[in-house]
Amino acid sequence: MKGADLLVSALENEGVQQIFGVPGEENLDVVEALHRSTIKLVVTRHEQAAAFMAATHGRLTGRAGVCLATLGPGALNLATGAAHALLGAMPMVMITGQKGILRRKQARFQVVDIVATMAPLTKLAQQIVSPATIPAIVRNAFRVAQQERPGPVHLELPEDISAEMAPEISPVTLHRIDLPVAQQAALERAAELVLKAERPLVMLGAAASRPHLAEALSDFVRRVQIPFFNTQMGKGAVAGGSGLYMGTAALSERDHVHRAIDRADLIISIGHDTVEKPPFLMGRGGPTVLHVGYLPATVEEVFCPHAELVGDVGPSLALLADRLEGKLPNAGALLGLREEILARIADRANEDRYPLTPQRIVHDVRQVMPEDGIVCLDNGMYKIWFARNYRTHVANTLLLDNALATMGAGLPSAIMAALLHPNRRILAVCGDGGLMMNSQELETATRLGLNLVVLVLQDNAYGMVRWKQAVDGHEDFGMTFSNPDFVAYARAYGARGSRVARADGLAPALEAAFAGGGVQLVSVPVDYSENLRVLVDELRNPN
Ligand SMILES: Cc1ncc(C[n+]2csc(CCOP(=O)(O)OP(=O)(O)O)c2C)c(N)n1
Ligand SMILES: [Mg+2]
Repeated sequence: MKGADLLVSALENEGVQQIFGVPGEENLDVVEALHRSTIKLVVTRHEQAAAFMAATHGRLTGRAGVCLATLGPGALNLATGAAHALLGAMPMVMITGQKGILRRKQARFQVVDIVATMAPLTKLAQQIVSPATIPAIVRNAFRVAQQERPGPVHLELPEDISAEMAPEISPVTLHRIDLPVAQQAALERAAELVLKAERPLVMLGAAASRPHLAEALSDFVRRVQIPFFNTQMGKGAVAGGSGLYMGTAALSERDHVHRAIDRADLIISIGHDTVEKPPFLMGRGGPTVLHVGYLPATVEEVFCPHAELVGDVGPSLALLADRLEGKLPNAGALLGLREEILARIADRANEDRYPLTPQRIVHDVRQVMPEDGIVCLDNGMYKIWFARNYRTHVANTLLLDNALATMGAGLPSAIMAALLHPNRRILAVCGDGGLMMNSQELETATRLGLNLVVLVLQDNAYGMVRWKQAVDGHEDFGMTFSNPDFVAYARAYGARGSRVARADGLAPALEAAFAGGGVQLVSVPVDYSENLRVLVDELRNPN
């Protein structure tokens, strides 16, 4: 068997079901081995999109998604996806080709040092130099990608190693790994802090959204009855309906939720990852912060916890709750602020203005999405609105990137979500800037026969940068553009398209798109004057 066959059987051993990418001639032995395997090769129209899809697979399942690219230009196109997975802690394995390493018949044609390029963008980047090492290298790659803190791994398989004949070697067997739970002394210290707190709050950060953690988190919150807020990437980690949700910290300060944060004397920060834009700023005189995480905290200028509970988060929290349940008379001290915070956030959600306000868009999207529907955001101004205003009830039902915060990931991540969950409603929400960074994947979506709706918010501008320009007192300059006719554009891909022409037209358009099935694009004009009115003026001058 060839090196490529060993690679593919090692991938099958990992349970890989599909590989996303754009192969080149250096990958052809791998493609041939895939052809004979149980793994589906899903070609994309750009490698960046393949990496976003693989990363989203990792994010939603905890098992590394896999993408494939050729050497040089193809591999370089994976770089943004690698950074997205690294900052977002999403397990992913990237496989790229390379010219032969034993002989160089084409000299340095297309040769770039991809392993060196990937080193700072991955947890591990490695060239494979002999077929015999492939089973162990692949097993190790998946372990490294999937273990805490998860992230991307890069393997380079040169074409001569890929083609080299080797004896059949069995893949390395997998086994379950149970992580250590927090030590007793740490649990006692943590419990003491919570027991003496007068105004405690729980914060759920990015790592709280790891697959399969939702139940343990919901149990913890239910048992201790301390109100909670979340970071953008911690959204949805606790099942809804608890009555303890205080809001999402989409801004770093002065948002309505900060009324509670600023009054808290203890924040139990579960799974906060400082790759996120800070949910609040730690400084002198602020609350005591207890970090609960799989790994010790990362200390930053704006985040330096006073105590830590390190270990497998679910079981460690259960042990902490054993020490707290029924003993916290102050648990609900900040709960009185909840109603007003949520009411202010919901302000103007039904406004009849056309073009639509962001609040109305979020509200109408929530109406047509069932609890388990998944909204995948690209990056733009609307991300802040969705983070603040969109209420989630199920873990990982609002996928956004508050880490690399790259444009272009919305549609590819929705494609992955639709592949994994064909029976749930999947909606990509993109700006007119971000959609056009990977809109070619509309073809991938239609080719795969997915049910998927893409909502494009049209302001004919890089709205978020335009907003920052205004906030910083610069003149409105240079951020506008014109767009294709999005409805015609969708049709050109074999998708269906519609345009929202009145304020109350969005919810019915989305409903019709989901009911119609297939790939559907809905274009809606957005009125971003609310960005300044709410996110600057109202929050600066609260009444
Ligand atoms: C790949 C990439 N390029 C640039 C940026 C900087 N950036 C952040 S938001 C934004 C504008 C997004 O425009 P659009 O997608 O139209 O969304 P809008 O803010 O207009 O709703 C830009 C350029 C980025 N985050 N990612
Ligand atoms: Mg825009």
